[in-house]
Amino acid sequence: MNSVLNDCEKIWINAQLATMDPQVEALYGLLRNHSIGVKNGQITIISPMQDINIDECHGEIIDADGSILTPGLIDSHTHLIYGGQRSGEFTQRLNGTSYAEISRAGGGILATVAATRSLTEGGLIQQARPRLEALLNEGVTTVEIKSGYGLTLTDELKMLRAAKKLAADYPFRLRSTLLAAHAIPPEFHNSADAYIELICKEMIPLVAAEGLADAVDIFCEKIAFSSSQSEKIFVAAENAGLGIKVHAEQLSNSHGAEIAASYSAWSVDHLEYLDEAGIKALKKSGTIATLLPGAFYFLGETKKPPVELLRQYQVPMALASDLNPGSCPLASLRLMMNMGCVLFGLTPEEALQATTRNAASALGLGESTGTLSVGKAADMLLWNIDDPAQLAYQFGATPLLQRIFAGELSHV
Ligand code: DI6
Ligand code: FE
Repeated sequence: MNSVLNDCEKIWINAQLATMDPQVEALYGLLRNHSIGVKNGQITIISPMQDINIDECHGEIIDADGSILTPGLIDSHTHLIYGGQRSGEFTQRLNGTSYAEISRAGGGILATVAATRSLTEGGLIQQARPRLEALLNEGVTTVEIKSGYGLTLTDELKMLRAAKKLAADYPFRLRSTLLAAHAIPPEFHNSADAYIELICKEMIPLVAAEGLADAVDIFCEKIAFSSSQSEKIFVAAENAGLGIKVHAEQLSNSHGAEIAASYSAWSVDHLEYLDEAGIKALKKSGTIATLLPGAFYFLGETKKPPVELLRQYQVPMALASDLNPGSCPLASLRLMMNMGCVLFGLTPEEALQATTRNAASALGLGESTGTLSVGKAADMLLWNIDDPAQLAYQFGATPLLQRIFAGELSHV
């Protein structure tokens, strides 16, 4: 008698498990002809079919009929709560004005800040719904959402509360991140240091005390904040017990990734201009290198992140949508998997690692989700595909048979 099997609430039988578990030595960590059982939202048993007697299971039995089961997809970098839209800038950029020029002229992020400030929490939630639903419908089960378009204590809190309220309506795991250091607010024009001090002394401690964010992020770039300002934010985040993330080396090399790594950041994101010293630092700290091919594509960039060198140093890579109104208004993680392969040269297996296991680590969730392993969350996707490579190969149709969140079938 197998008591774990006996105890399962549900068990999927005759499945091909693309576990993405590094301990399973096969492409995609694939286990053919297996069963996987769940209880209380967690995976409790993974077993070859021939080793179990299904009659011992008192729970619901679901026949996967040979289909492929993967971990739920994880979008570890989004700005999906914001007001308004910036198609006017899109047109400007197509006519030759650069993203940085628009930003310096007071457009860009600050345009969205004005639109976001003018909305209520409810208004923000309303506008964000279709974006979140698009991600969840294609199999995303964990989403990170950043603040960063409020830039006052009140408006940043409004964004983070909107994220929490929005999350309560849908079956997915939310991780939220305070990105108050996204741009210098108009009120602090020419006094960025004073704004950084406000973030460190007031915003970070308050957000941590109220449990409104899991991590802190900063845009470390010539058009935003310097590496020494970034370091102050990392110290404050560390003191508050929050995770550290950074937008770094997107448009130039400011060494933000290297500094973030020295504070054991969960992830460093963008990285087109990352150099070898930065990569060595990431390797040492175990920080995830998050690539955002949608922003690279949408801004028409040409400098690619150093994927081959990241591979050589075995730095784990994540892929995320960066969903935002300025540099990537594309609400699809599946598209990012395809772009990660086509634009940056990832393999389809790396693309799936980058949106499951490595994305979980980029959110400090490596122990609880991101692979099909006993003890992890039962966030799983059953696909009508022959090969896991199809998830990166194809885009536009979603061959999803079942979306399972915390052990429950969960259509959005
Ligand atoms: N880098 C980005 O790609 C987004 N934020 C950032 O720091 C862009 C945000 C925007 O343009 O609204
Ligand atoms: Fe971003």
